Amino acid sequence: MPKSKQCTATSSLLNKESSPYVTDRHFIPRTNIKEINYINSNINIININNKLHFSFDIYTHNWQYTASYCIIRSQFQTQGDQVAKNKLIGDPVTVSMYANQFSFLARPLTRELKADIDVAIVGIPFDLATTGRAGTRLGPNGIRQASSNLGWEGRRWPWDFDACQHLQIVDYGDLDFIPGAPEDLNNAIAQHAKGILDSDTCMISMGGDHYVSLPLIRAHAEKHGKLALIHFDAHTDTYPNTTEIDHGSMFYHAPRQGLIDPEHSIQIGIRTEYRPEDHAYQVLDAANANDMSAADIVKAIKARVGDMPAYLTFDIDCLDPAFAPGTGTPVVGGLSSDKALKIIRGLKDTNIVGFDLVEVSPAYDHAQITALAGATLMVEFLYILAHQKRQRLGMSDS
Ligand SMILES: [Mn+2]
Repeated sequence: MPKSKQCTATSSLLNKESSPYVTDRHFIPRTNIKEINYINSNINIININNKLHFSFDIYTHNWQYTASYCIIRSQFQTQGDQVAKNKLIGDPVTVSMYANQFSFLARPLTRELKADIDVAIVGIPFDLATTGRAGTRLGPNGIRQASSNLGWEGRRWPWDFDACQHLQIVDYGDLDFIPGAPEDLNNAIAQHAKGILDSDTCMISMGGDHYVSLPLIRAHAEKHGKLALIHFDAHTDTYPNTTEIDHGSMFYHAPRQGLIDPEHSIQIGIRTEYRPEDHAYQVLDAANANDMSAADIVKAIKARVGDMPAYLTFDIDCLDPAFAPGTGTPVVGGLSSDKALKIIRGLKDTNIVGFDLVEVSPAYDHAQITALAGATLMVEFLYILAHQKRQRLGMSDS
């Protein structure tokens, strides 16, 4: 391939389906750098034990591959300090497991949705629809903080690729709205979600109490049509309460508003009472789900959802309080985080068009147990999207 063609190649190697692509990382001696014609601008840098590890796509005269390069931080100090100074927030070069943790997985904190952005992480710090203990307005920040424990891994175990190398992810920050006017949340979500989804960016939203899912589902249904719902929760949230803005009523209203098809929807982990007459969803209650294997649960979900575009909502109280104590309305007898993660991974080929993770309440959390569970589940959502993008590009998991 002539050099000029290499240099005009698309900025992401992954967009070039025909490119020879080597997933192994190669150590490139410093002396060989002069042989490199072009380095992709998408450089991932992490700091492990004071060594900076670089991973980038390299184009030479007749070869392209992904390389990683590692030098002692002091050798890179001048340039590294300059980058850190210019991009304090959300630049992987500054990734520490504790310093400057302002965004999810240290992704760029921005609302500029350029064409190549695949995923926007959106915080919705709303807890005015809570019936029990309030506090989920601090959920997004709690999850961001906990995600600092997850950012150092290149490939999230047990996946065999690094989602951040395949997806352009931004942290969109938190939506804001008038604190004393809960209906203003609907406006904020409608406005921002439309902008994000219209730019073909997938939303992974973090609550906030579970009410936020109703306007989110409305926005997703506007784009994708009627949705199947995959709902993890201790509660069905199908209570016909007096106001729509109630974190126990979203899935009473959603089918009545034509947003979801309960005949293709399923609830997993339920262990509180509900009125079957208000309810047409399939329920895998917590007792059954705890007796079933994760693989059998995945089978049941897939059979119910079929090929419909699906929205996945995960109320952290689906997990047992042993795994997620920091939530407003905990119920014992729930799923383990291990089982939930296995189920989510099992859905990697399901057509999920939107995700949310809700009800993390840091004031009731201990040692970030709940926030870490929430952040980890969200990372699995990212891996589903990365896996699907790789499939579209003809790359397979090994
Ligand atoms: Mn719940």
